[in-house]
Amino acid sequence: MDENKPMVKPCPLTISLEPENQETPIHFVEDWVTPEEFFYKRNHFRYPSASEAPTTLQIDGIVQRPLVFDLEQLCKLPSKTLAVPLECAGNKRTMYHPRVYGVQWQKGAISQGIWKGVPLHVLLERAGIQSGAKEIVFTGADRGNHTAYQRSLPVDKAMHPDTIVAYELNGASIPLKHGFPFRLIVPGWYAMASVKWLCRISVIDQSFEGPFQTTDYMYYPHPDSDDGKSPVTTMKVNSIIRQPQDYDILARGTNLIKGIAWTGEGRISEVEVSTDNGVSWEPATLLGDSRHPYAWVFWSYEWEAKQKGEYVILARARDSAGRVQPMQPEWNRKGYGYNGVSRIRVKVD
Ligand SMILES: Nc1nc2c(c(=O)[nH]1)N[C@H]1C(S)=C(S)[C@@H](COP(=O)(O)O)O[C@H]1N2
Ligand SMILES: [Mo]
Repeated sequence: MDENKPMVKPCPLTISLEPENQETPIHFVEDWVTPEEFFYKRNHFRYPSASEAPTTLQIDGIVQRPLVFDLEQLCKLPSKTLAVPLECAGNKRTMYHPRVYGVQWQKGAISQGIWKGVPLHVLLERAGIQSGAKEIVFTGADRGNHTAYQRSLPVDKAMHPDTIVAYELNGASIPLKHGFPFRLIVPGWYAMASVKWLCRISVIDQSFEGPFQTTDYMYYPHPDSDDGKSPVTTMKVNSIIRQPQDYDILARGTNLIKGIAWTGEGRISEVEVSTDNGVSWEPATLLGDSRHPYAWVFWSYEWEAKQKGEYVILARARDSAGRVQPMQPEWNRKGYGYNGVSRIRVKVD
């Protein structure tokens, strides 16, 4: 037996099989870049087969020059490489009270990758957006229930220098399950915006009204009316306690509390930990990398657990946009954007 090969490793968590929805075993995958085998998967339809994956990317709508690119042509254009966490808007949905319907994600609908691609504005400038353009619609090649997966972005977010049409993940072609050969990557937004198997980009002069834009991925604050609805866009400031885990039994003495924190606006500026259910808070040590503004940061806190007993441990992240994880997250009917203060209970024996 190869002595260098680890004997044990985590495995992804299946949430549904058809379509395939799978969590990253987030408590055990400690890598800064999530290995492909552990990258979470979120699909609305069955996967396109290898022969159904797009071979070209079309740009049309109200543009001066409709264009078509293949992979070789895209690879020759200016590129950008970005470390970006993708988080499903439904991540942590199971933590809402009252419970809500939908894919029952725990804490692992988040993964991080290094995405390389062409800034979308480069493509749109070549096509020449015409005046009156309001939104850009992105179409994926997967289909079901007679619809494709389509999402739109407002023009300013589409033109942001870090919004890219990616063709590489972690230095290799994008895996088929994650959008081969082209995928939109929208840093800072929940991952429903990052359309996989991208085959068409259309410039339109109206608001896009597709089901994944106006029915799903909307916050509905009320249980039985649509009053006050608003679109799901940027990721909220958020964190996970990776270790210890909920209901662990710990030994007295020094225990390391650690996790990750991320945000869709600005950067993580602070993570605080409470070991007394929020009575007092201490700053955690942050380990980030200033070259990667979107990436998650690791945080840790050394806890001297002196006395036997039960403890509620909290962690709350703050970002440079002045946002902080709330004690009470904003409940919404479809269960998006859960970012309540991270909380576990442990027993010290
Ligand atoms: N074409 C297409 N793109 C898509 C989706 C999809 O079902 N089809 N799901 C979206 C959602 S809701 C999420 S959370 C991410 C999941 O990306 P992953 O499976 O690579 O983790 O892709 C987004 N892009
Ligand atoms: Mo998602």
